[in-house]
Amino acid sequence: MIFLLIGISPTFFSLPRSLSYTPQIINIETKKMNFSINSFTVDSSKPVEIHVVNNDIIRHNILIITPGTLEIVGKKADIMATTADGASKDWVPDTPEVLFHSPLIGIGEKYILKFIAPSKKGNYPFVCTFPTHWRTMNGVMIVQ
Ligand SMILES: [Cu+2]
Repeated sequence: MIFLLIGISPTFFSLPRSLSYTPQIINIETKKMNFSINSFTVDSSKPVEIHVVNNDIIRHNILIITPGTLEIVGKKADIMATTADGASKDWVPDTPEVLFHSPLIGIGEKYILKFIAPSKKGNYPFVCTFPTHWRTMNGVMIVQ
């Protein structure tokens, strides 16, 4: 068995590595009602992991939404504040503008949001939709 492994070309081992899942990792902290970064850049159609650590004193979520829809989604989130099931939905509006989202992330907790970046290049807002937070708690994911 050992001889068999030695006999295999090095490309046999490097090939699976090149095909493996190698996400672009983005680290974001939530603190003082805001995200720690205003923007980040990812490559289109490639795997992304956003590592969110909530170091605030309240819970937050993070959504990636379609370009130019921050106000539309934000206002839908605010409306959820008046509905009975908003909290149980983690304040994530059930609307096609929402591409990817986390649940509410507890105080001191970490959540890894995994997705494949959109194939279409553009500026995709990221936002917390806990009611009222969206106005200040947002940034841009640049897909290049
Ligand atoms: Cu928030």
